[in-house]
Amino acid sequence: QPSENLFITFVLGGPGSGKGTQCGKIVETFGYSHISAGELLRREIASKSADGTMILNRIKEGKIVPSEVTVKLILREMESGSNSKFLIDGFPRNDENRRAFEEIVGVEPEIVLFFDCPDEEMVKRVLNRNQGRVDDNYDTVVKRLKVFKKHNLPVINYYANKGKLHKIDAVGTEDKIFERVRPIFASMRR
Ligand code: UP5
Ligand code: MG
Repeated sequence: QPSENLFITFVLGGPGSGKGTQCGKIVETFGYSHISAGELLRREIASKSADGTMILNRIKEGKIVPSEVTVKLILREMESGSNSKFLIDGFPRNDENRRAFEEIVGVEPEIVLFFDCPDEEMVKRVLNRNQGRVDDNYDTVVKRLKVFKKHNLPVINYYANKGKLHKIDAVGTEDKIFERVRPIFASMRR
């Protein structure tokens, strides 16, 4: 599988910033495959795999799961279909994640999206979601925000310095936000 043919977008932003919601719209309009790292990890917990308990304990605390686990799941998902255009949602969360992906998958992203949203808005959205996620409670969302600032913002800065970052104001209606996202992909000839 020639890695030169891959076209990768990383979708980053704090908890509840709207990554998953906007990925759905990008998929509908531009034919990407959506891979949510968090969703893959939650599926591992549900399937009672060997790593499930460790993953659950990390997620409950808002902590980052070790790269080897997450990258393996992402790679397996990428290889399961024939699409070469991927939106990777909620990953990489730290520098170790980023390096592991580059090393194992052998490519860098073409595009990095950053959904920029105020803390109060993110907390409100997460607490209103009501889909039974073990990490959607006040104490855990505060931890997720701290981890995001300490570990994920440096990755976002790394891509800003590489000229790959597209920072999007994530406040407004879902459709309004997609109007900010659309031109980024519309101008790509892939
Ligand atoms: N909503 C969406 N857009 C809105 C808008 N414009 N206005 C008002 N409401 C809006 O949206 C969140 C909620 O807000 C929804 O109810 C939505 O309807 C509404 P969503 O699109 O789900 O936001 P998203 O950014 O995807 O929020 P999510 O909670 O999924 O983000 P996290 O980054 O916290 O969660 P993720 O699933 O990526 O990770 C969970 C945990 O897994 C991490 O904390 C970590 O412990 C672990 N993890 C790793 O260890 N490694 C990884 O690589 C990935 C995850
Ligand atoms: Mg999500």
